[in-house]
Order: sequence, then structure tokens, then C-alpha cells
Amino acid sequence: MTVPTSQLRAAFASALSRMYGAEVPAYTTLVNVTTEVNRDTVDSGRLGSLDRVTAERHGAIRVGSVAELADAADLFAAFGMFPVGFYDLREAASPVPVVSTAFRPVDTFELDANPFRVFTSMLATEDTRFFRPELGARVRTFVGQRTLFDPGLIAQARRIAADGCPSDQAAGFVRAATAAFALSREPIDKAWYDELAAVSAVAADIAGVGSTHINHLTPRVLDIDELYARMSARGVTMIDAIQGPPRTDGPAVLLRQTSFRALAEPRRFRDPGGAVFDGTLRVRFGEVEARGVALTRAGRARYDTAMADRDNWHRHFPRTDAEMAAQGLAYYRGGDPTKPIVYEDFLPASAAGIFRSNLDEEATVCATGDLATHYDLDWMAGAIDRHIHDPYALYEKAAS
Ligand code: OOG
Ligand code: NI
Repeated sequence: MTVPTSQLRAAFASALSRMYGAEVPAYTTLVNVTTEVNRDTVDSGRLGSLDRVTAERHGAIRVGSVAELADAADLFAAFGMFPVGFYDLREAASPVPVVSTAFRPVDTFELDANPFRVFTSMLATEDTRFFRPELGARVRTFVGQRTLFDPGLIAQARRIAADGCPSDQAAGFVRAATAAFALSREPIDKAWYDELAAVSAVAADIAGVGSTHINHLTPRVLDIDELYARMSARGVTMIDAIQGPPRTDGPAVLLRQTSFRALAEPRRFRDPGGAVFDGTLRVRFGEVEARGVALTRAGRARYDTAMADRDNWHRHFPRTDAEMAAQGLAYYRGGDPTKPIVYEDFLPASAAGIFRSNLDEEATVCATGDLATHYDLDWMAGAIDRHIHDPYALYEKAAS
């Protein structure tokens, strides 16, 4: 007997949620408030059943090299999660030295069963605008010597992806996969961490330590403005704005997100003399999101124009699904405007905004450095030896 992939994925998402809740108590508050808002929101279920939405999470992880990214890809494939899209956050208004993809189910029935997705970022050590060559080389050496994912776990993941997961292995596999993302208690080399933090806080979080962790785990809410107000009323300081499109009286499009900074967490450090001492780091945060209809390429171009002219949103976007469908701006199942297809992906500007808003300092960018333009979708697909799905192709298929 093998366990259905969607069941394994749901077990993984909920195990991560339990672990993260124990590590970051504010997350539990966020999930509770989200659940209340979802219960109180009158919603027809047009963007997903209440069961799906209540269980829905996305995670974010960060890795240091293509080898680590390839391992993550193998691990996620066992849960039926495959790379979709390429995000270059180095190009954002507040640049972050990473390139990313999202691992998620790609088939409609798998998404309906459990849509768990993980936004996965890789440090761009070859971009000398952020890393002078000598530092980039030291980062690669450090990352090359650590083991983020136990080779036995990756071998098991490969077998499961190929042959399915025998029922008697499921619990152990989920437990081991979840543990790979726990916050480590190993002492952090303070001097090395600080050297990287001077370049970018994200660089230090990724390559200043010997392991990875779930950076955040994001529940989905049906009314994000209401959520924002209720969290603020509880005294949780949210970031200034909701990222993504404004609230409008038309159909919700794409993705709206907001976040709050998590508290400092206790971590152990080692000083240059070898002495271990207690300290804190503040790298994780709480994020919440609301999802709308997926836009076609034409809709996305319209969205980019509208975002630059937010006060006049409805000069760019119609107020009804019927008009959205008629103008070919968004995806609907079988072209039926009562059946919107939910946006399952991310937005680069919002992602960079979320990264940025939870850091004390911007990355230091050296204008004379080399862009390292070879980092693109084809490069990433080759480096991890996997097809990276084009999100538009997946929405087209779901719509047909
Ligand atoms: C990823 C930030 C992007 C989102 O929801 O857009 C992201 C990170 O902080 O590692 O998760
Ligand atoms: Ni996120």
C-alpha cells in the first residue's frame, strides 16, 4: 500500500505548521485570527472551499547553492511539489541577492486536495554587485562543506517520488523532512555571520549558519484588510502596507500579502576565541495572504500599468468577472466567469517588499559589480536538472 501524494503533502504541511507554531508563538495568534476572519467572511467559496483555504499554507525557505536547491527539489518532489516560475529578486526596487522558484502541485486535482507551496530562494553568490569575488568564493566554500539535507533522506525522497510512499514509511518520512527545516541549536560563528550581515541580512541568514529553516509559514485569509485591522487591534505591529493590488470593488486579482516582524529568537553564538554565548536573532516573521483570480499575460501587463496608477484602478481593470473574462484578462474554468482560477504563485515585487520590510538594513549594492545575468529560468532548470513549469501554461491547461 502506498500513501496518496496529496495526503503525504497535507501531513508535511501540517507537521511544519505544528513545528513553526511551537517555535514562533505569534504565528499561532496569526492562524487563530485568520481562522476567525475566514469564519466571519461571507464568501461563496468561488476562490476555493473553506476547507482548502483554512488548511492552506505557503512556506519560505532559503538555500545557498544549486546543489542545495537540487536536494530541496528532490525532497519536495516526493510530496508532489514541482518548481514553477522564476523570480529574480535582485531586480526589485529594494534588491535582495537571491533568485527563487516556488515548489507546488501543478495539477488541478492535486491543488484542490492540498495546495501547499514553498517559495524557495537561492543566494546569488556570483553576483559581484553584492559579493566581491573573494567573499563569494568563501561563501561557496562554506556552503559546499555543510549538509542541509541528510543524503539518506534525499535518497528516500527519490524512491518515494518514483515508486510512491509505502504506508509504513510515511510518518517517519514526514517527520524527517520536517526536521530538516527546524531552527538549529548549533552555535553560530559570530564573526562570519557579521561579515555576511554587512553585505546583506539575507546573506547572513542563508550562509552564515550551518542549516536552513522555515523562514515563515503563511496562512491564507479571505479578507486581508479585516485581518490587518484585527491584528493591529491586538497590538501586533504590521508592516506599513498590504503588498500587491489595492482593495477594489471588482474581482480580487493575483495576491495580496502583509506581514509582521517576529520577535527576536534565542540563538547560540561562538566568538573568535571559541567561547559559546547566548544571543538573539530576528530573522523570521509572520505573513498572511489573500488570493484572487490568476491573470493572463494580457491581464498581467494591465496589472503592471494599473499598479503605477493605483488611484485610477478601474480605468485599467473592469469591475466584474464577466468583463474580465470577455477581455481575456483572467483565467476561468471553461471560460465560465463564475469559475475563477485561483492564482497559485507569487509576485516578485511583493516578495522583495516582504523580504525588505522585515530587515533593518538594505543590501549593500556595488554599482561596478557584474550583474551575473546568467541567473535565469533556463539556467536554474539546467542547474537542478528539472523542468521549471511556466505558470501561464499551467493556468491555460486548468482553464481549458
Ligand atoms: C521569501 C519572501 C517571499 C512571499 O510570500 O512573497 C515570499 C523569503 O522571505 O524567504 O515568501
Ligand atoms: Ni511568503
